[in-house]
Amino acid sequence: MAFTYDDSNIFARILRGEIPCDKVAENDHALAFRDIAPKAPVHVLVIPKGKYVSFDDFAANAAEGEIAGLMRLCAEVCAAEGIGLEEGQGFRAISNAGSHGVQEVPHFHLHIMGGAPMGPMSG
Ligand code: DGP
Repeated sequence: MAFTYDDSNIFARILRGEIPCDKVAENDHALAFRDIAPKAPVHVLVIPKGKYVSFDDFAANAAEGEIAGLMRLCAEVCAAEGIGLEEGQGFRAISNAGSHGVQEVPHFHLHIMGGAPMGPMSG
């Protein structure tokens, strides 16, 4: 499947340092920063440094090191923010993909949300 990446998207601009972000953590493969419009007391976006449009693009095409790097950064964020199961009461990890998923920014990202009960997924 062909995925077409748009270099002008807002997260690409954050990665290039063209616009600022409230950075939480970083490693060789991924960057974590606070969502500009938080939907929970903790709302962090974790994005790969590589150019992937969506969850399915990343899952299909990223190198194993990139996938591991992003997932490990998620764990680091959960621990640092006190929402992981070893430190806190849990969190929600979501990726919106495409129009049905209501994805606004076409650079793959995981929303890590916690700090309060998230409520049911339905509704
Ligand atoms: P979505 O693509 O629908 O999964 O959501 C994109 C999220 O990105 C949304 O929660 C708001 C956030 N966002 C959009 N623009 C910026 C920005 O310039 N900076 C930050 N930190 N977050 C942004």
